[in-house]
Amino acid sequence: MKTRLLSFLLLCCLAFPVRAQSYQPTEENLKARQEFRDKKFGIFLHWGLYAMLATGEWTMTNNNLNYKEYAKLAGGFYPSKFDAAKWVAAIKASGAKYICFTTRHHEGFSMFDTKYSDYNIVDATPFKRDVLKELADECHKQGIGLHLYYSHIDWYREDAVWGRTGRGTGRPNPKGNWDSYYAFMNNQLTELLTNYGLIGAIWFDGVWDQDENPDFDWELDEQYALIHKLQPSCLVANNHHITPFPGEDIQIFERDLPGENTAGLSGQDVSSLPLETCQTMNGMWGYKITDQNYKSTRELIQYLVSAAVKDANLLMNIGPQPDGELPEVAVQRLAEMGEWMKTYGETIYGTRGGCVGPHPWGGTTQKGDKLYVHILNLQDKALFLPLADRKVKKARYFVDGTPVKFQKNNEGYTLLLNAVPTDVDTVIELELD
Ligand code: H79
Repeated sequence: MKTRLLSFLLLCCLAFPVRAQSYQPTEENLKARQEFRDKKFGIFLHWGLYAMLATGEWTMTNNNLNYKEYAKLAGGFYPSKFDAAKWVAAIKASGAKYICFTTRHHEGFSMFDTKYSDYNIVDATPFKRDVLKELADECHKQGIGLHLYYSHIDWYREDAVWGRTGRGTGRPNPKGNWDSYYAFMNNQLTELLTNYGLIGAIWFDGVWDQDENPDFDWELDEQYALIHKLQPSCLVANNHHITPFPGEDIQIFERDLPGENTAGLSGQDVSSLPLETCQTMNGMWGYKITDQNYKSTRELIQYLVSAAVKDANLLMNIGPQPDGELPEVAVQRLAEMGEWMKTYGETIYGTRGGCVGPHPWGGTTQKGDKLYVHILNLQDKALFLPLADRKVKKARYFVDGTPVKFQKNNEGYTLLLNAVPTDVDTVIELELD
């Protein structure tokens, strides 16, 4: 018995390195997690040199573009219409509470002023402006959170170790130089967390690039510790498509709501961390000139509601144009979502996934004794809610307070609606005991 216990303990030590297990989020960090959950809606911005090629952010590797040729794009990057105040205002109007900006995507170009590489928007372009600084100042001024996307992979740098992607960009050394690349990333992260005010989250992407090399050590513990040391409230997020690692503060899902896996990137279990789903507004993250296939405002609102019902935030993406403007259709969608949020925001912000889970008709969000029933898709006037162990005191249409009749039986309550719901989201507010 004793030996079995000993070998079990030994196994635990081997399986879980001490440092990884020792992550204890600080009070500030725990508070930031709750505030993050309250925000519910953010806008992702994918912007880099790839905007100029207008075929999405993976063009460099998809077309095996030579890294030295690709870098020449920088000499022509002059987004003359870039206006951070205009971006932030358009995004704020949607009701989004934070922006996540790509500081450096897989192409390797830094969209901020960095001492650690000249391949950045200030030193390598005629534009010479630190767009991140302008954006950060404007976010802080207009009172909206700022999160920073940071790629773990780099298809340009010679010291970046090759993974599954970026092999055809002409870099000479597949082995790279990990120590040099790791120091570079940490130096840049230090700049990002020092020069741009309060940062809500660092949003990593690219760990999946070494999926054929599972022993690859990204040295994340130390990197995460650096982030938490520089800004204790900064949330660490990593879009690695697997179960969260110690040191991470939120769990991300790409192109799917938690627990769903239509895109094939989200087979992982849903953890107890705050959740975020990122999704594209058309079909691509970076600007793609031929992709006008934007989701309708109805679809976008319903996706946001479906995320909230699943207790997740929605991070909805826009790919700004090479001229520095947000695509017109995207701005229009933002405005229309904002109109809806003006009325219904109360049933989204600050809520948690409600006690009646997701159903094909929709689901619920909850705040205190209020349960908001979000009906997205129902061809019926009656709606059964499995609320056997709760007492419903009142039910009313959220939009105008019209009372809703209901019946109780042993399994729960049935709402008796005035008509078959046709709105984007028919919200019934229940007062629970
Ligand atoms: O920044 C956006 C994208 O550029 C990046 N993440 C979002 C937020 C991204 N693009 N595609 N992916 C992530 C999906 C990666 C898919 C993978 Fe694979 C499947 C990685 C490993 C298996 C296919 C094969 C792509 C790389 C190797």
